[in-house]
Amino acid sequence: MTDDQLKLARRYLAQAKRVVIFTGAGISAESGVPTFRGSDATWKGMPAAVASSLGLLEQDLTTAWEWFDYRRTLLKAVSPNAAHVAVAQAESCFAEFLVVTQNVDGLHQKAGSKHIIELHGNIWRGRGLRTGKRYDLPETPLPTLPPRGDADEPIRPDVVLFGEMLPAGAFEEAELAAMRCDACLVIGTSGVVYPAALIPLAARDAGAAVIEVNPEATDLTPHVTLSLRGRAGDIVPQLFEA
Ligand code: BJW
Repeated sequence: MTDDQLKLARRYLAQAKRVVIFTGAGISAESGVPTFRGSDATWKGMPAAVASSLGLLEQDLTTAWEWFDYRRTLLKAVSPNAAHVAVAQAESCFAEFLVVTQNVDGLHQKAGSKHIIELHGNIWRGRGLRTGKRYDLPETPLPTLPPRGDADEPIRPDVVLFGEMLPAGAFEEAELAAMRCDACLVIGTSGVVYPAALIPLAARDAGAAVIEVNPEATDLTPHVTLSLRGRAGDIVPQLFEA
C-alpha cells in the first residue's frame, strides 16, 4: 500500500455518510483464526471442507458437532485484533454503518460492533433440527454432543454450509445497505463464495467507492475502486485514524 493509496482511501471514507464493512476470514487471521482457502488442514483425517459439509451433518451429527466444538474451543481463546477494534470504534463516526460478515466467530461483537449482519451464522449458536429455534450455546466444550433443546430436540450448529440457504432476510438487508452506501470496505475475503460476494459488487454497481484490504489479489480485485495490499491489522486502523 502506498501513501497515495492510503490518502485516497481515507478521503473516500471521510466523504462517506453511509458505510458498509464487508468482512471474511482474513480479518480474524491475525487473531489466530485459520482462513478457509489455501489451507490443507485436516481434522481426524478429514479435509476441513468435508468436516464442514452438509453431508457429514446429515449423516453423523455427533461427529459434525465434535468438529465444531473443537473449533469453538480454539475460538474461545482468541481475541479481536486491531482491525476488529478499529471497525467497532469507527461505527459512531458515520450516519449509517453496517458490518456484513461472512465470519461465524463472533469477534466483531466481541470488539464492540453493534450493527452486524452475519451471513453465514454464528458458531456460538445452535438451531433446533425440528423447530428451527435458535439456542445460545456459549458453554465450551459442550457437555453433551449433540446438544439438545426444548422437548429434547437435537440441535445443529447455526452456521450456513454449502448448498444451504442464508438466514432469512440477511442477504436482502445487506444488499439494500450496500446499494445505499457511499463507501464499502472489503476486508479479508477471497470473494469466491456466493451469494455473499455479491455485496461489494452491489455497492460498486450503485456507485459507491469499494476499497479492498487484503495481502493478496482476489476475485473481487478487478471490480473494486481501490486495492490496499497488506494485513487488516496494519491497514484498517490507519484508515480510520483521522
Ligand atoms: C487476509 C489476511 C490478513 C489472509 N488481513 N486479509 C454462484 C456461482 C457459483 C456457485 C454458487 C453461486 N451461488 C451459490 C453458489 C454455491 C455456493 C458457492 O458459493 N460456491 C462457490 C465456492 C463456488 N454457495 C452456497 O452454497 C451458499 N448458499 C447458497 O447459495 O444458497 C442458495 C442455494 C441453496 C440450495 C441450492 C442452491 C442454492 C452458502 C455458502 C456457505 C459458506 N459456508 C462457509 C462455512 C461456514 C461454516 C464453517 O465455519 O465451517 O463459510 S464456507 C467458508 O467460505 C465460510 C466463509 O464464510 C466463506 C468465505 O470465505 P472467506 O471468508 O472469503 O475466507 P477465505 O479463506 O476464502 O479467504 C480469506 C482471505 O483473507 C484471503 O483472500 C486471504 O488473502 C485474506 N487474508 N490474512 C487481511 N491478515
